[in-house]
Amino acid sequence: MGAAVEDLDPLNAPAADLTELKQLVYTHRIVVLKAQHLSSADFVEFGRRLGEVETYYQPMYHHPEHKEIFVSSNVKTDEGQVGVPQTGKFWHHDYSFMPRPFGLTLIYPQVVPQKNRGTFFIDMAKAYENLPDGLKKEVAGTRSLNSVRRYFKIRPTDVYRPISEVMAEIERETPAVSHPTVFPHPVTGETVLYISEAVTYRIENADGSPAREGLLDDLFAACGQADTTFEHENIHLQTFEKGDLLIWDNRALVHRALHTVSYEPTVSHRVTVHDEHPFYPGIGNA
Ligand code: 7UC
Ligand code: FE
Repeated sequence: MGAAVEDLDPLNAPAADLTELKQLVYTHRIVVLKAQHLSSADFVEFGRRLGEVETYYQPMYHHPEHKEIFVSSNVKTDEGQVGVPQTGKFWHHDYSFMPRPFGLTLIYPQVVPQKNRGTFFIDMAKAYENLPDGLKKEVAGTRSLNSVRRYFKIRPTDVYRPISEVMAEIERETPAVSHPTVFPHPVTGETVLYISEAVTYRIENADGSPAREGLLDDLFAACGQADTTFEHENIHLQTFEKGDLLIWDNRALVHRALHTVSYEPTVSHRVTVHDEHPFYPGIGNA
């Protein structure tokens, strides 16, 4: 998993190079563009060159000047907290709790900690391939229900609100969505197992009846998402250094942030992009 690209000029590279770059992302899952020094405006512009940029639905995460940038930061500035600390510390795909997830995630670390840097990844196409035949048969044709409710971050404006009111708002604004449990990757054709420990809470048969109790847990155990030691052979730790710009395949990969335990300043900028392919065949037609 993973490829490094040494000399790409994101804003001036010909369109054909960007097509090739995306192809590299789909086949290697993660591409690291080395030695980048883009302004925030240029980072957004690069995202636009790759497809339709998605702005995160909650303003609390927005970069003050560029709402298209999602800021993960534990640094307090004179203006107060910018972005949100400790994001994504659980196995997830970005936006799998939304009706139309995006294919590409771009991460551009701004302040890189010395210790505990990196992000864990699991290739869920590989994980599907290695499932026992019994589980492959069981998931065929099923759908999964996904919700952000367990990892929705309490906002500063939620202080003193009754938790029931906040929970009702989450269900109203981001109702659970159903996605196929497995789907063909639109570019590589591989079967992707599209479940995550943080977001997926139920599997249903095609007729809406509940799938076998324990199926979801069996799948999490088999693919590595239940391994709290992070020693499962499917788990890959991707590290990065200042100047790296990571692009990953948000269909095939689940990821989990590794955050510093002791306090160290960490800031990361994210841009997310719908590529030219439907996220999975038939999405939105239901
Ligand atoms: O604060 C977070 O960890 C954000 C998470 C719930 N969602 C990121 C995403 O794009 O799905
Ligand atoms: Fe994430």
